[in-house]
Formats: sequence, structure tokens, C-alpha cells
Amino acid sequence: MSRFQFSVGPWNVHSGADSYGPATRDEIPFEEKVKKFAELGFSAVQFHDDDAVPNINNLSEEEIKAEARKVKALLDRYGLKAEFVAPRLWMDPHTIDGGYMSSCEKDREFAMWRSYRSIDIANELGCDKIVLWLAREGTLCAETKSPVESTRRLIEAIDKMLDYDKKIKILIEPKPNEPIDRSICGTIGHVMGVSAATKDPSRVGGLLESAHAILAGLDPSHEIGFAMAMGKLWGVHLNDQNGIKFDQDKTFGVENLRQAFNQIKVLVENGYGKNGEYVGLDVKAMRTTKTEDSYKHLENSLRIAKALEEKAERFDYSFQKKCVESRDFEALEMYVMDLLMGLK
Ligand code: XLS
Ligand code: MG
Repeated sequence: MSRFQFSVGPWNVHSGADSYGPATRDEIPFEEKVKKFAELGFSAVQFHDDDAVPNINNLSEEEIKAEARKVKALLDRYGLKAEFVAPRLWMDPHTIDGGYMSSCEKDREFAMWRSYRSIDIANELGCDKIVLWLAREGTLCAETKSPVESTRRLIEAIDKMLDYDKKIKILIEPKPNEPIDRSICGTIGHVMGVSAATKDPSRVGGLLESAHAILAGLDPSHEIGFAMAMGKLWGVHLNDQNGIKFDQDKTFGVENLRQAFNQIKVLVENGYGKNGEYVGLDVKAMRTTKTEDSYKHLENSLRIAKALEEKAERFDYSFQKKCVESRDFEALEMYVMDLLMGLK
């Protein structure tokens, strides 16, 4: 039995299309995914605004809420909660040059409209978290935007969301690049800075994704620890990543098991989940995966996360203390490797 409650998004089961080629698997209907998530042992589902309400741009505010209520009923049927809603501000013609930081006022207004609608949807789904993955917030051509003004625009946009709903919490999911070249808010440290500059820092925190930290050249467990020290780690997207290249969203732990272990260890040590936080798995299947194996990467990620939780519970803190006192870091490192190799 895991101490954690796990969550997943509908985009984590996808048909395998990438920038260089078409789909390789069948599209699976939303309800079928939800049913399978429940069977696999997930507790909550994560949503983009248009995952919950497709065609959102063409609906009225009341129609959007009504659609969201249908999704809530579906979640209830399978005993699942909604964890968060994230405005998808990277697909639309209005967000070609970003959302909150766009140089075009009309497009910034569109980004706010989608953010307010995301809050409405969250309320209907019974969750109080909005995630901002700032996909296109930054520059493709460095001289197009002032980094100072752009940072201020992000803070203003968050302040408006905090005003719109007095209970909503905003979680920024930082990523240093891709699809944007230079991100304005690229790491969890940036997120903490932005949080402090908003009108209610107690409602602005972070969601750390392993792959995004690795893309920034940082260790995800230390990013997690930094946010936890501030009391502001309200979500995680565990996955894996082979070095600094395109975002891979690999099965958790398959590239760097020790790094994965340390992420679970820091979560376990600091009571992550005690305030209802979920462990999200933002993983994608390989393009070669067949339709019948569409959920295998999720099952594997769950299995690895739980196995590492068990390793974290068995971690010998008195041996660690002895090694640290005697400065025998070689022995401590070998102990960790033995533990992970099943030799301890
Ligand atoms: C993409 C992000 C995305 C967010 C949700 O890199 O990880 O999937 O988690 O908007
Ligand atoms: Mg993510």
C-alpha cells in the first residue's frame, strides 16, 4: 500500500503522433481512459480546460459550466477526483506569441478569458487548483519582449486570477524551454520569486516536473526539496528524461533510477501528500507502443514509484549518519547503489 495518491491526465494516453509523424495507435475515448485510470489505482484526473470542455472557445460561460458538470458526474461514477485544471494556452491561434506575455493586447485578454473559464471549470469539478504550464511564455527572438515587462505581466495575470476567485490556488509548472526558446519562468526558484511578488503568495505555489528540472540542468529532488522548504510544493509530475534534449516524458525512473529514488525519498521524508497533494505521473508511451499496450508506461511508472517508496522506507538513516560523520561518502554512495540493486 502506498502512502501516496496518484493522478494522471488524459494526455498521458495518446496516439503516438509527434512533430515528425502521424499517430501510431488508436485514439481512446475519454470515458474509457477514465475507467481504466480507476482500475489502475489512480485517485484523481488532471485536466486542461479543453480536455474537460472541448470546443471551449465557441461556448458561453454557462454552457462551459454545464459541460464541466457532465465531466464531474463521469468522475463520480468511477470514484475519481479532479486534481487541477490547466488553461491550454499553446494550441490556439490567439497564443502564437504566448498568452499572458503576448505582445498583443487582444491575445492577452484571450489568455485571461481562458484562465477565468479554467477557474469556473475547476469549481464545477470540485477542485481548487489551477496549473499554469507557461509553454509559450518567453521569447523565440530575444529582442521581441522585455524580460522585465514580461515577468510583470505574468504577476499581473496571476493577481487577476486571485481576484477572480478568492479560494483558487495557482500552481506554476516551470520549464526552461520548449516550445519556447527562452522561458521567462524556467525553474522552481523563479516560481517562488513570482509567488512572492503576487498579491497573495499563500495561494501561489509550484508543480515540479522531473523532466523539466533535468532540462534546466538541475536535480529534480533538489527542486522538490527547495519548494517543500517554502511550503509551496502543491503538485509533482514525475517522469524521466535522458539528458538535455527535447521533452521526453519517459516512464518514471527508467533513465536515472538513483535520481528517481531521491525524488521519492524527499517526498516521503517531508510528508508530501498530507495536505491532499497528489503524485502526478506525466509520462508518455513510446511511439512504437501498440494500442493494446497504451497504458503500460503508466503501470510501469506506478510500479517503479511504489518500489522506490519501499526502498525509501528501508533507507538506513543511522548508517547514513555514521557515513556523514566519518566523511565516508564513498560508503554511503555504495550503500545507496546496493539498496537500489537489491543487494541490501
Ligand atoms: C508539458 C507539460 C504539460 C503540463 C500540463 O511539458 O508537462 O503536460 O503538465 O499542461
Ligand atoms: Mg507536466
